[in-house]
Amino acid sequence: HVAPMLRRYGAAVVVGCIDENKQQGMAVSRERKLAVAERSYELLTRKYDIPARDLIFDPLVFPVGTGDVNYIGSAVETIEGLRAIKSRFPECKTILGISNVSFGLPPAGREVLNGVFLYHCTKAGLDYAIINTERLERYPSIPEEERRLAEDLLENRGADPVAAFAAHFRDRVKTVTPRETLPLDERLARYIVEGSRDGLLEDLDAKLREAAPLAIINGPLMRGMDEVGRLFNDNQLIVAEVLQSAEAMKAAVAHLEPHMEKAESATRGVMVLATVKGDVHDIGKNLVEIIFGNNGYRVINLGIKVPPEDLIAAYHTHKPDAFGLSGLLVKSAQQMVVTAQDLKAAGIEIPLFVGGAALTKKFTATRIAAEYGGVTLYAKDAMDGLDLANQLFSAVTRDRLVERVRAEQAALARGAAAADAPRPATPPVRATAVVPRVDPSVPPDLEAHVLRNVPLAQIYPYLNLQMLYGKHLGLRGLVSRLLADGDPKARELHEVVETLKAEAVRDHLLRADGVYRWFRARAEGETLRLFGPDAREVGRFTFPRQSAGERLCLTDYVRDDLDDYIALFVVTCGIGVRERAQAWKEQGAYLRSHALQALAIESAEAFAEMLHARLRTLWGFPDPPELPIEDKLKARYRGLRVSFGYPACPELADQATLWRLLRPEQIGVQLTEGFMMDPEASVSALVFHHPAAKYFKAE
Ligand code: B12
Repeated sequence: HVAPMLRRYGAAVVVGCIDENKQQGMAVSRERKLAVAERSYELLTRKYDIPARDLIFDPLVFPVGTGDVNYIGSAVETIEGLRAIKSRFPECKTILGISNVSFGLPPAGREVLNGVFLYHCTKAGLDYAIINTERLERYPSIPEEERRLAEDLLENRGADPVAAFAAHFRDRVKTVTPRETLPLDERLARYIVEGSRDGLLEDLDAKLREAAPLAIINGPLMRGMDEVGRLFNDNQLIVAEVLQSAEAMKAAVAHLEPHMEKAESATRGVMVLATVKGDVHDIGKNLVEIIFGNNGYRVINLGIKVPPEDLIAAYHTHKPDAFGLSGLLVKSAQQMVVTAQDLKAAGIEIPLFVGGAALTKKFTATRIAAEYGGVTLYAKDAMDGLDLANQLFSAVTRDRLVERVRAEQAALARGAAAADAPRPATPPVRATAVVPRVDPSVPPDLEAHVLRNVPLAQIYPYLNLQMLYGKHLGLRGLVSRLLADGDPKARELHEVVETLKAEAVRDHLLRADGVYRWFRARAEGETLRLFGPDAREVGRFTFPRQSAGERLCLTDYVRDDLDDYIALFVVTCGIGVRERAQAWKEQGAYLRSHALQALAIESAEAFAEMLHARLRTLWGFPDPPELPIEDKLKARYRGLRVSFGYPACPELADQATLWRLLRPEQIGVQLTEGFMMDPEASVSALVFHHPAAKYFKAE
C-alpha cells in the first residue's frame, strides 16, 4: 500500500530494521540488522522500483542502561550493523535516534553517553542523527575518564559497565545555585527566567544605583528573556511559564520607567499588530503582543476586524518597523492576501509578519509574499515570530535571514507551480460505500429554543483538558496522564485553571448562552433542504462530495424520499471576555488574561459537546449511561456534529443561512463580514442522527 505511493510521489523512506519475526521483530544483532536491510532493499528497489538513494535505513538504537538483558551490548551491535549496512549499500542513507541509547541513566550521564555514541556512529557511516543538540556533550570536551566509562558501556566491557557508569554520574545533578548567592546581574536575569517577583523590585533599586534604567532593561533583564526563549525552544518551558516570565519583565520595566527620560525607549523595533478584516480572533494575537511587547518591541495592537485602510493609517501615524497580521480561518488567510495588496499599493514595504491556525508556510509563500512589496515572514507561533524578529532587527543576521526566507519562499512557489497541473474534473456520483437508509428519528419539537445563562457546572465536565492545558497553556505530553501522575507543571496549571473556573462561576466572568432548533429536512443530491413547521422550504445548504474513495457527502446521512430531521445550534461563552482579558493584560496579569480567553474558547467547545449530548437524549437515542465523557469527546456516540468551515462542509458563507434560521443575535452573537462569530468563543453546528455518520474530508 505504502510503497507504490512512495514511488508515485518520489518520496524518500525511512526503513526500520524490523520484520515480522514474532520473537524478535526488532533486529538487535548486527547480522539480523543487515539481513533485514538486505531484504527490504530487494523488495523496495526491485519489486517497487524505488531508487536506492531514497532509502534511509534505521538500524535501531536500544537502551543499554535499563538492565534489560535483551539490550546488554546492543549499542556495539548498532554501530557495527550500521557499518555493515553502509558498506553494503553505500548509495543508501542511514539514520538513528541517538538518545534512546542512554534512556534510564542519570541525566548528566545521558549527555555524555549520547555524545560518545554519536561520535562512534558517525565514524561508522551515520548520515542523519535525531538528537537534541542542546543536550549533548561534544566528544572532544568529554574528559578521558568519562569517555572510557561511556565506551565500556557501549561495548559492554568489564564486569558491570552499567553500574560503574551510573555510579559515576548519579550524584552529578546540575546544581541550582540559590538566587541570593548570585551576582546582582545574574539574579535579575533569574527573576525573569523563573517568572518570579519575590525580591525583584529591591534588586532593581540596588541596580539603579550603579546603572541607567535603559541599560538594566537591555542588559540583565533582556538576557533573562533571551534565556526564556532558548528554554522554550528547548522544550524546557511551556507557554504558561513564558507568560509568567513576561509578567515579571513587565513589572520590572514598570518599576524602571519613572526613572527614565521621556525620550528614552528600549525598543528593538515597533510593530503594528492586528487581526485582519472580518476576523475576531483575539487570543493568538494577544499572545504575540505579550511576547513581543516584553522582549524589547513596542507593539501597537489595533485589535480585531482591522481593515487594510486602518493599517495604512497606522503606518503613517506610528511609523512602525513591521506589521503583524493574525487570523484564525482560511478566509482570513485570503484576507491577508488582499491586505498585502493594499499595503503594496500604498507604497508600504516594511516587513510583514503573518500567523494563525489555518495559515501555512506555503500559503504565505505562494499567495501573501507574492502580493507584497517587502519581506513576508510566516511564524508558526509567537516565540517563533520573536525569533524571526530578533534575527530581522539585528544588523548581523538580517541579510542572512531575508536571503533564507526569500529562497525558501521561491522554492515553495516553484513546487506549488509544478503541483498545480489541472486535475480532471470528476462529476459527483453517489457514495460508493453505500450509506444505509435508516428511519428518521423524530425530534420532540420543531420550536426555536433559547438557553440563557446555562450553569457552567454543567459545561465544565465536557472540557477537553488536552486542548486547554496542552494546546493553549503549552503543557507537553498526555495531559490526563500528567495530571494523574502528579507532574509538577501539570499540578501548577491545574491550580491556575481550577481557581479561574471557580472565579468564573462566582464572579460571573463567563456566561453560557445558546440557541437550537430541529428542522424537517430532505436530501436532494448534494443539497440539503430544510422546511419550516408549515412544510415550506426555509433554507438549503449544498455540500461538496468527495471526489475519490468513498465519495461521501453530508446529504448521504439524510433521507431523500421522505421527511427526515437535522438540528442546528449556536453556542457562546464569550460575552464580555475580550474586554476583561484586555483589562487584565493591561494590568500585566498575562497568564490570567490568556487563561481566561483559553477557558472561554474551550468552554464554548465544551458547551457544544454538552448540548449535542442533550439533543441526542431529547431526540430519543441517549448515550448508554456508562459511556464516559472522554468517549463523548472522541465522538463515540450515535450521529455527527459538524460546523461550517470543517472539511465536510467548508463553505463558511453558509453561516449566513444558519443565522437567518436561528437568529443568534438574540444571545448576543453577531456574524462578521468574514462569516465569523463575534464573540470569539462561539461555535455553530449541524447535527445529524444517522448511526453511520462519521467525519470525513470532502476536498
Ligand atoms: C481551538 C479552536 C477553536 C476554538 C477557539 C478558536 C481560537 N480563537 O483560537 C473555538 C472552539 C471557539 C473554535 C471555533 C471555530 N472554529 Co476552530 N479551531 C480551533 C483549533 C482546534 C485550534 C486553534 C488554536 O490553536 N487556537 C489558539 C491560538 C492561540 O492559536 P493561533 O491562533 O494559531 O495563534 C498562534 C499562532 O498561530 C501564532 N500567530 C497567530 N497570529 C499571529 C500573528 C503574528 C504576527 C505572529 C508572529 C504569530 C501569530 O502565534 C499564536 C500563539 O502562539 C483549530 C485547528 C488547529 N489545530 O489549528 C480549529 C480551526 C481553526 N477552527 C476552524 C473552524 C472552522 C472554526 C469555526 C468556524 C467552526 C464553527 N462553525 O463553529 C469556529 C469559528 C469561531 C468564530 N468565532 O467564528 C477550522 C478553520 C478552517 C477554515 N475553514 O478556516 C480549524 C482549522 C479546524 C479545522 N481543521 O477545520 N475553534
